[in-house]
Amino acid sequence: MSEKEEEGLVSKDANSRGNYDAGNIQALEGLEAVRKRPGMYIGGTDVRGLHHLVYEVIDNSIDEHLAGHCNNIFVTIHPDNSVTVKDDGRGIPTGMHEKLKKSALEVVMTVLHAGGKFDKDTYKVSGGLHGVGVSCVNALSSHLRVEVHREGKKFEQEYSCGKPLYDVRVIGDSDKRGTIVSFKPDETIFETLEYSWNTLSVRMRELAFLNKGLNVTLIDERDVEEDGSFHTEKFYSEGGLNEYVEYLDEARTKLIDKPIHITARDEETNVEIEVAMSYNTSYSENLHSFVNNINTREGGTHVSGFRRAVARVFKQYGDDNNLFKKITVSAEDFREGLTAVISVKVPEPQFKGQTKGELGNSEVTGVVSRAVGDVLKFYLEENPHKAKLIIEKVVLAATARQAAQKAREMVQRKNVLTGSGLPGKLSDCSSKDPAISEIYLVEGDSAGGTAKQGRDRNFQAILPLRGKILNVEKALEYKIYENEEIKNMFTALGVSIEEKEGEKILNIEKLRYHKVVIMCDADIDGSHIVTLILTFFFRYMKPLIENGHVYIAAPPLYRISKGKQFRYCWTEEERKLATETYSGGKNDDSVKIQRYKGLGEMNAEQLWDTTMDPSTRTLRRVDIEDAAECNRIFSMLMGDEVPPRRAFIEANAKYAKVDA
Ligand code: 0RA
Repeated sequence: MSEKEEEGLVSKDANSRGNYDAGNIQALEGLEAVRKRPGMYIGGTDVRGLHHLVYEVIDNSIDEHLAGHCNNIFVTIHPDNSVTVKDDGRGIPTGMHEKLKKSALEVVMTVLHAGGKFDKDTYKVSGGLHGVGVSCVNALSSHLRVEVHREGKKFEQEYSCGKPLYDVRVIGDSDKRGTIVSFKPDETIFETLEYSWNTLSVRMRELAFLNKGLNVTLIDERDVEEDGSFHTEKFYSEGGLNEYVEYLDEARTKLIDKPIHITARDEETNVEIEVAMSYNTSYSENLHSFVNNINTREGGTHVSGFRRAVARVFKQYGDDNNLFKKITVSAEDFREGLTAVISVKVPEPQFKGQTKGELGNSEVTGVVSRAVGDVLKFYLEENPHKAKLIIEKVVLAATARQAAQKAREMVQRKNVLTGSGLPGKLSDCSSKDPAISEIYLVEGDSAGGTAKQGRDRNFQAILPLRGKILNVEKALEYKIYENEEIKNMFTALGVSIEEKEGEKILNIEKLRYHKVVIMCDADIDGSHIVTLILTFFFRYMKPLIENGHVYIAAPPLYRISKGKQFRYCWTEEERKLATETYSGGKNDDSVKIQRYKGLGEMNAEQLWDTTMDPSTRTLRRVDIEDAAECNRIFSMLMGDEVPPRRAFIEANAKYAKVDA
């Protein structure tokens, strides 16, 4: 017996017309298992797991879209952090389940793996985090209500922790079709219940691009606009992946006018491939990959296949047309300035890696490599002018890479030669234990001086950075290593870039501080500098962010005082409250409001009390929740194209997306 049959995943009695009815849905396993070991089903009970509940319900709606039956999905976050997903698909079947003698709707909602859709035309996801079925969401919700519009009627059922509160009942007539699922995640299971607008909107946007023609609306009832309406965003893409690439490259200068679009289907493996790719004048690669609509952040065999094809076809073309002359190009040179979205549909995907974000199916590499290679070869032959532009860029990349390698070796060799090699501007801490040591990267020499006086020198080091950090999005890599501030950061932190098999990796084994804290003024200029420093970390020291070593300090905005009493405030609300408390609601001249425009206005003691003392300070940990959005914002703020940048800054006056 195959593993799948054992689990009962194969529906043997799916009828030949491809219709589903109550009989097709098999009963399998109780939901108690899900509540006992939620991690097995949704990856964990942290904030990611919480969001997976929403994705799980939406996956079913997307399946309806893929089957040609659903055009609209509405996702609403309610004030109590419960969520409603509404679609206009066929509606979950409500007829009697022959064997179980209950409504199919109840079976779908209460029996594990009873999605009822295990035919070969839909892509089910095994081993991944989605595709576990809406019954898992039910099991992990303290309350869930489902409403189905189907066959002229409106049905409903409610559950508590997955257990029905009553039989499926008809509550009226309906001339519509669709499913509405509202659920409240169980607070005894999840570590946090707070949904993130940003996380959900990034995913909804992704889904709209991946499923062209689908309308996705996200509504946040926790966020009421001035006119009384709820904060809402609509996502829709007519052009699909091509539009996705254009969106990602909005702020960059294009090398070719339209993305290259590739679609293919492999008969043997039933793998479907869709790729859109383009080149721009920047120096970074921007690649997003999906398997069955799931973001594979760690790449995998589909990404390897794609890269292999790109390097092979361009190399061959360049060689054949004598475009490389004397320069030796390597695979990574073809990746500079490349933006691509790779979406594959794989019948039985195997996901690997820590977060199950990497595709493991080995057969996919060759399939993708062949399909992409064929189309790309044809494209280059048909478009020699564009081919030349891209190859010229590749040659530049190869030249710059060789220069960067020399520059990097110089910097790193010098560190070794000068003994300790620590920068003169660093005020180091006494501790040599990285686990308890912190380094504050402080904007400006004067604030650096204050921080040096205020710190606890046992474990806190200070590195002042001069106002303008190099704009790394625009700079060539070798320039990075000529920049004083950047060299200082490398040497102070004790990290170095090494090359292994043509891949650059950051060695953080000798990281000297496990907390790297960026401390800037609490104003627009300060937040711009935070963005600059984070851009640099994002591009060149990503593992520091990924391993949770990077933090942003939060200096206060106000000091409210009356006589000897005082209070620091970080928000407008706190300021209002403090002012009211001290003045007793009356006009009181002795209440002083000091607005801190910069770190420089605080003395050493104040800086320690508010921003550096571990027992009272607030540090925001920088977390690349979504590298895509992060990357886009960085390039938007830093890139060449001015209009989108201006629009972005106007729309997001506050620095928001890289959050703790
Ligand atoms: C089982 C079978 C069919 C649809 C669904 C489940 C379904 C589930 C969800 C969950 C959220 N929205 C949904 N929409 C549909 C096929 C129905 C048919 O053949 O008519």
